[in-house]
Amino acid sequence: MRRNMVLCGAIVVATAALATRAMAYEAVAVADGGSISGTVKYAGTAPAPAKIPVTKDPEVCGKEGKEKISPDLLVGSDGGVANVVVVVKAAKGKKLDAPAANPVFDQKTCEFHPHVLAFPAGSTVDVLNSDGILHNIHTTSTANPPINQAQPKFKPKIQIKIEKPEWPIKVQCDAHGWMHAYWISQEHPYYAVTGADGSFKISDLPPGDYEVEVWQEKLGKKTEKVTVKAKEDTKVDWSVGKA
Ligand SMILES: [Cu+2]
Repeated sequence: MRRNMVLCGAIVVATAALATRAMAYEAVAVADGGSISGTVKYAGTAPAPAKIPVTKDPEVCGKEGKEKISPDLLVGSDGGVANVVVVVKAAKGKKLDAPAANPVFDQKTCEFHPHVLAFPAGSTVDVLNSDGILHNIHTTSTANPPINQAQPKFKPKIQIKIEKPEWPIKVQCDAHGWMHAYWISQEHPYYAVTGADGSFKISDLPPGDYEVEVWQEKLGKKTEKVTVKAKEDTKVDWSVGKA
């Protein structure tokens, strides 16, 4: 009986390992890649941006009682939504290269910049403290070890390595309750974060049919479908929100 249980356990572990391997991204040469480009817009009339009252460290964060604009939903004048994460569910394609320079994540006027930071898994994030006051980096990651690291004023830079793909990883500062941001750690190069006008582009995809995940922190995640043709750009016009 005991032997059977051990054997059973071994089979479960072996099956899980096999499943993980089957899902792993495969790097191949892409000679005739196509691209996806377009805009993510807000469906319907965008709400006015939320405001955050400054309640601490006014000499750095902004005058006491003065409000900051919340970064959790930023819609441009033509409806484009900023900081939307777009990830192609690609099983194979270009090799994931390490970034030429470490991704930079700054704390400035008690805000995280950028609000959404995407990078290849295995990157080391340079976390800066331009404010010269106490902040801290507190993540609730699950695939990677959670981080809770104070960054006092005498530490202008700390480095945090994110080994595994995981997204979104929420980052908060416990010293300033309104400070939050997201890190997006990816296993392949086919991802983007929309700019202030909601635009994005993802290049060098092997031709084929894809599902694409589109995520906005307040509006949630949805899946779009797209066909990529060899050496062509597929234009898309996606929306997030009510519709
Ligand atoms: Cu802070």
